[in-house]
Amino acid sequence: MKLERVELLHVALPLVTPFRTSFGTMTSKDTFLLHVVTDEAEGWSEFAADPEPLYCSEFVAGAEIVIRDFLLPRVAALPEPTTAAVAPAMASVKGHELAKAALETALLDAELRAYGMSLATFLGSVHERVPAGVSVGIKNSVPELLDDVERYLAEGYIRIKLKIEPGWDVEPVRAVRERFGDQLPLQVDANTAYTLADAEHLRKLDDFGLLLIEEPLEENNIHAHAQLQRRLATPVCLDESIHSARDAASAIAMDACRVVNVKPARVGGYPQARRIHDVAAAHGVPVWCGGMLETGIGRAPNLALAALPGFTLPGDTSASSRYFAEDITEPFVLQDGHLPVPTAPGIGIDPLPDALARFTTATRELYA
Ligand code: OSB
Ligand code: MG
Repeated sequence: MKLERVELLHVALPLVTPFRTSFGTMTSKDTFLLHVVTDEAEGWSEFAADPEPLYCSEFVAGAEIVIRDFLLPRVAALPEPTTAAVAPAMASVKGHELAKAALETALLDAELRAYGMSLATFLGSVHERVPAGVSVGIKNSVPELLDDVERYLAEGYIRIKLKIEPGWDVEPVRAVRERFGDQLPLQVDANTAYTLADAEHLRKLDDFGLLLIEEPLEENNIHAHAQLQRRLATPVCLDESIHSARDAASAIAMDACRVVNVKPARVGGYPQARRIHDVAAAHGVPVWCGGMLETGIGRAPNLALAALPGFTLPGDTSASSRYFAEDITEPFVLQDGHLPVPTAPGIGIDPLPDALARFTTATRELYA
């Protein structure tokens, strides 16, 4: 497989409703797609982070430079940019897992298309469809939140995740439990908004039978999460703090988390995400597939990952309509609370030329 061209397309898609978390409010998905052309096949990927480094340290403009100036030259120097060779070639560049994942995934897509193999088959996925949860942002009032949750449940979502922050935690959780009952699979995500000094307050959440509390404390502070887990009955789940299978192994060994949110981009790509799945499965720790409000280009490969056997909890892999009035690909549609796992070669989906043209705000030739 010879690399012939790499193109970066900035895209902007309006969200159907603003998404508020403890770190900020998003009203559109602004990111870039990578399009690689080889002598055998083409590949696509989506950069998962945002224009501002609020969820993680990486951001759109920075990732473009990292890919253009540091990652792509190393990959282009390889005799063949195969998936097995690409990650080692990029390893000397420190960090930047999301940028690395974008480049690796586009090349993996091209390689799998050349073989005629789906990503799901490559990863070892075992399900044809995966259960869909939905991540519900912070609202201005509890009645507004209850309306949103009611609508998502009516659409068929089988698990609800509430974004929380200090001042928006026990009250909304109690209201959702009272309204929708104890059987509703319910979890919360704080996106690092608390400190250990809040442990007694967070313990109040133990009354509500939550599946998990996601990333309550500061990013990368695995020790503090272990101290918190000792004081909580609710399982701690790590998101921001896990960047690799090694991190997952450390966190599990320290009992800093009893569940792991696997976002392939956050850990440098699909092969590394598979390793986290394997490490967690070996310890009996359930994992689930997180999301970053992806377009169809990022959602398709996440669905393949979510179909691995250790993904025993519903993911944040919601239908396209939860995010966008119009997606850049054919939309993923909820059926019976599930989304289909793509079966076509590679990530199994392509941008629709017309939608791509309308959502693209700038195009850069990175390699030719
Ligand atoms: O912390 O899981 C998160 C969205 C953007 C950035 C971080 C997170 C999220 C979500 C939504 O919770 C997940 C999704 O629906 O894609
Ligand atoms: Mg999270």
